[in-house]
Amino acid sequence: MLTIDATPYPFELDPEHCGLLIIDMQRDFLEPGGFGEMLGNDVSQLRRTIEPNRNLLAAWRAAGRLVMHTREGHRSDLSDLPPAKWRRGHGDTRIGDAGPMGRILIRGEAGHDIIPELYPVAGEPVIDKPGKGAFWSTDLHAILQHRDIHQLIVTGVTTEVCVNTTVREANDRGYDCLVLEDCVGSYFPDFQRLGLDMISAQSGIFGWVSHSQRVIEALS
Ligand code: C5J
Repeated sequence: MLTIDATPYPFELDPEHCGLLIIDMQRDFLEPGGFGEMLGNDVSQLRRTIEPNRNLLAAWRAAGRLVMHTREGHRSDLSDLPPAKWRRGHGDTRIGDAGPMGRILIRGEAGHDIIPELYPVAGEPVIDKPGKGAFWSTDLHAILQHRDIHQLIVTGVTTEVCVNTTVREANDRGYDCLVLEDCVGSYFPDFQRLGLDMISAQSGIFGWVSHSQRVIEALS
């Protein structure tokens, strides 16, 4: 057991039973010229998470521990896209339309793929999820159960949407979640802060918040 200094209190990390879950580090959300930037978002707010994630990923892989990646997206025929999700928003461009890096949030398109800096290697499960949470309509829970995983280190984007939704889903299923503040990002600085506060509030209502350096140091 490795003790990680965290908010609201230290997290007892059990690497053998812990998976690193990297949420939606996809080109369309992070890259200049992608869909996120096309909507007017400042992608630098997300891009600052790339280097810390890269270092953490290298350390976690070197320790021989489980790494999983998620991607938000849909089938090309949109058959798994709830009409309500398709309708939402007032922009001209919707899920499935042509975007700057292929059809928006469609599996197999360039923009849907994971950024090269954090690209999965053979043996690392990639969870394709149609929703914000990584558990809904996916086999993530089964994968974790089969591997006897009951803790998650959660990183990725965006803090207040897919990271928060996933942590809440995980919490309800009995997983302990450690969220690393430098490895999660939001386009909106206020949401970044509040998204992290909501996780650790009330004595850790959904989990713990810490920094990647603390995990890397504990592993070394
Ligand atoms: C994610 C989103 N990944 N904000 N998606 O957070 O729509």
